[in-house]
Order: sequence, then structure tokens, then C-alpha cells
Amino acid sequence: MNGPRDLRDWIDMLRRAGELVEVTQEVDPHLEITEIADRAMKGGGPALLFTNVKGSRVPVLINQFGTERRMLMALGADSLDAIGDEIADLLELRPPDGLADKVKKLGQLKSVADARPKVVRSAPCQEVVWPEPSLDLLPVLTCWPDDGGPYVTLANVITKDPVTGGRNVGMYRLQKHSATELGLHWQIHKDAAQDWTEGAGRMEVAIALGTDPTTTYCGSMPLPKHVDEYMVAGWLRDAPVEVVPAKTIDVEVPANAEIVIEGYCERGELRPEGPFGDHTGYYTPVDDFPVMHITAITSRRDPIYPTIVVGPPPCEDLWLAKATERIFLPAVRMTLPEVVDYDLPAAGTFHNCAIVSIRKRFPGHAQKVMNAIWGTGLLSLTKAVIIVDDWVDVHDYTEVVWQMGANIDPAHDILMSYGPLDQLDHAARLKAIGGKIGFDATAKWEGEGYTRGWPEVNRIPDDVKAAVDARWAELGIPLPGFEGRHTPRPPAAPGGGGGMLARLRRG
Ligand SMILES: Cc1cc2nc3c(=O)[nH]c(=O)nc-3n(C[C@H](O)[C@H](O)[C@H](O)COP(=O)(O)O)c2cc1C
Ligand SMILES: [Mn+2]
Repeated sequence: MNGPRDLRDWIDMLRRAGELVEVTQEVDPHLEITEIADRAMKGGGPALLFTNVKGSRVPVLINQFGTERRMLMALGADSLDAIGDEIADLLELRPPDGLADKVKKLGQLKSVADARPKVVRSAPCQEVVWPEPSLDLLPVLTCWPDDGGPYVTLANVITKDPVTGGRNVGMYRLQKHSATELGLHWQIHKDAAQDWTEGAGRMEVAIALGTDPTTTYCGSMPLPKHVDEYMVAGWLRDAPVEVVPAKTIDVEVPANAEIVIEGYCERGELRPEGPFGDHTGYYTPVDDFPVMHITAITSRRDPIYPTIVVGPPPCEDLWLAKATERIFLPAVRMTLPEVVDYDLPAAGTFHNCAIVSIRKRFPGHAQKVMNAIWGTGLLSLTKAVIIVDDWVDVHDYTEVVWQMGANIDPAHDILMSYGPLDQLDHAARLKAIGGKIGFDATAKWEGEGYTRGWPEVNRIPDDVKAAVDARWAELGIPLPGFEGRHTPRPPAAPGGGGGMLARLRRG
């Protein structure tokens, strides 16, 4: 198995690794936990287990995903890029190539079968069936002062496709409307919203809280609609997600969860949801969303309540999003092989900006990739796309801004477009639709109307660099701030390239 077995195992693992602090002093779930957790997050601090939360006997776990190290520990991985290669295989995006690959593929098919969720008969998440289901017993946080109420923020929301019966698991915020009602904030582009709009009448919903971290994370993965998030979680964990039938609805829920909320919503029933201080760093306004009526709550005997706070970046969702960015790179490259790398800056809150490096082969190639990004899964919601040449490090924002400033003629190198936007975007005049902008910061070609002869980047030749390397120590010059960055590397030779490229090629 990769990563921890369940939330308890995860908490033990964090504690042993010095990655968790248990706070025994009383704390208020109304705003105070947000302020404490946000300091821990922004300061690179530990996960926090609050054992004395005002108004509830249930402890609160927060900031479990707050650093890259913990994200890797959660997924039981050495690098996020390596997971991406596996996922591309899993989604069968990588055509088998030669006999060795075919044999490997057979092995993988077996593990796909092994990754399927496994139904069990009894489960820790049902140790206790609450005599009276009430959210009032849970330490649900009010994150920000103008929030419309307390919000459940780190959940697996489980629904079924009304036509195929296929499962969907999404991480959607849930407003506590009352002790037995939750707002279901699945945005219009998301899978559960499709489950909701494509059926009629009642739709059953289960909410799992406090699963193992991989299972928790998979709810936030932008997977194709027909892909069961729990199959992907099983694949990532190298152990199937065990599920158990819920008590009052026909939905399977993860057995290892701390708490499960069961219920239903009626198609057609909407209620104002919000405002909510969201990961855009702004309050999202009140809007109509479906309502979940709770039919049961089950839990472990001594449940732990997991949560997350999002707000002005960076917040704890940074590493969930970075994991997705890295893990999906090989999948992006399957349909767009010219893409070398991409970066979704935290400050762009992930849907506002994508920086993409490409190996340019023909006039208009940058524009082709912009349009492709605007047509790919949830990346299609990206507002600004910046395209740079293959040798540019998309993660080095100094290098990116240098390339943008130096290479863009705004009269020619900007592509304005129009299309669906993230529902949280408040700048758009209309909800979830508006303008998009593409910046072509690549070197321009004659075939693109640039006839002045594109200049070279000034660089010291490799032999001179090697000679300086050889005598560097002897020169005795301290370099306290040098990170080996901001120095342009040579352009990638056709079919060759720098470190990132070499890494992508491996295997
Ligand atoms: C902490 C966190 C909170 C999120 N809240 C919401 C939300 O309230 N509504 C929503 O539509 N997406 C939300 N998302 C994004 C979705 O989880 C993500 O788009 C995922 O792909 C949804 O699953 P689906 O593709 O099966 O619809 C959130 C993501 C994170 C990391
Ligand atoms: Mn989905």
C-alpha cells in the first residue's frame, strides 16, 4: 500500500515525522481556527489537531496537506511527476509501444482491476449510527467573518450518474443551512452538477469526512466524468478503496471514513448559498444551489473531523492543486505532445493563469495550444494562457515575465477569446462566461510576419562556463543568494533539451 491506511494511521505518521502539533488549549471554530491554521500554512508549519474545540467534543484536523512534503507523504510518493506517468497509463492515454510495453500493459490491466473499490460488510465509519442526525454535534468551522454560515470544507461528496449509475466523487463545499440541511455547492461545470441536471426527482448524496488522505484528495481531481475517483484512489494507494452500503440510501461510502453524512436532494429545489470567502481570495456571492436533506449520520466511536481553510493565496489547497498540476502533466502531453511543461501559479488561484512551454514547430503554434487549453477538461476555464518556448522554465516567474516583456508585441501577439469561465470568477460581467486572453511569448518566425531577424539570447558558451566551474572554488567568491536560477539555459536542441525535458523522456 502507498500512503496511510486511514486518517488515524495518517495522523500517527504525521506525528512520528514531526509534522503534526496537537493543540489542547480551547479554540473557537468561529474564525479563530482559520487565523491559526492560516499562519501555520503560510509559515510552512505543521498539520494541526485541535482536541479542545469550543462547542463540540469532536477534534479538528487541519493543514494535513499544507506542504509539499506532507502532500508526498499523503500519496506515499517520492515525486508528483512520477504519479503523473502512472495516471496517464491508467487513463490508457499511453499507446503500448513494442512487445515489452504490451507485456507491461497486461500487468497494468490487472492492477486496474485490483484498483476497483471493494465492497465490505462492516466498516469503521458505521461503528455508531447517530440516534438523531445533527450537524450541531460537529465542529463545523465558520471560516471568514462574512460567510453565510459554517461550512464543511474537506469532504468527498458522492453521487451517482442517473443514466449509467456510475459513481462520482467531488470535493465541493457544503454550507450548514441547519442541523439537518447542507448546501451542495457543485459548480455548473462539475460532474455532480451533471448528475443533478440529467436526472429527475430525488438524488441521493453521501458525504464522507476523514478518509485516508489519498481518497480525500481524489475528490478534487479533474477526472473525466466516466472515471470513478475511487478507482483512481485505489490505483494511487495500491490498495482498493473499501466501500460499504450506506444505512439509509443506495450509495456506497468509504469504509475507513471518520464520519459519513447520508441524505438526498430534490432536483428543482434550490436555496441561496453563500457568501463564502473562497480560494479566489474574495467572497463568492450568494447564488442558488441544491439542498441536501440529511437522513443519517454514522461515524467511528470517537470521530475526528477534517477540514481546510481557503482564502487569499497561498492556502492549504495550494498543494492539492499542485499535486493535480503535476499528476496531470503527462495526460495533457498525450493530447498536446508539443507541451514541455506547464505551471498554474498559486497567485492565479489556478484558473486565472496557465504558463505553458511548447516546442514550437509551425507558425501559429502558440495560438493552437492556447485554443487547445481552452478546450481541455477543466483547464478550459483558464482565463489567461501564457505560451513560452521550450527552454523557458515555466516555474521561474522571473524568467516568464522576462520572456513576456521581451517577446510580446501587443499589436500581434495577444489572442482574445471568449468562453466558459470558472463560476467563482467575479470579474466576468456574466456568471461563468467571459473573455480569455492568450499571450504568445515565444520567439516569432518569418512565417508569422516577423521579418527583422529574431535576436539570440546572450549566453556564455558552455566551454567557458565549464572552465569557470573548474576554477570557481579557487576564486573564493561567496554567492549567498545564488539559486542557479535566472540564468538562461541554451535553447533545447531539436528533440533534446534541459532537465525537465530529460525527465519527461525517461521511460
Ligand atoms: C478545498 C477545495 C474546495 C473546493 N470546493 C469546490 C466547490 O465548492 N465547488 C466546486 O464545484 N468545486 C470545488 N472544488 C474543485 C473540485 O473539487 C474539482 O473541480 C473536482 O474536479 C470536482 O470533481 P468532479 O470533477 O468529479 O466534479 C474544490 C477544490 C478544493 C481543493
Ligand atoms: Mn468526477
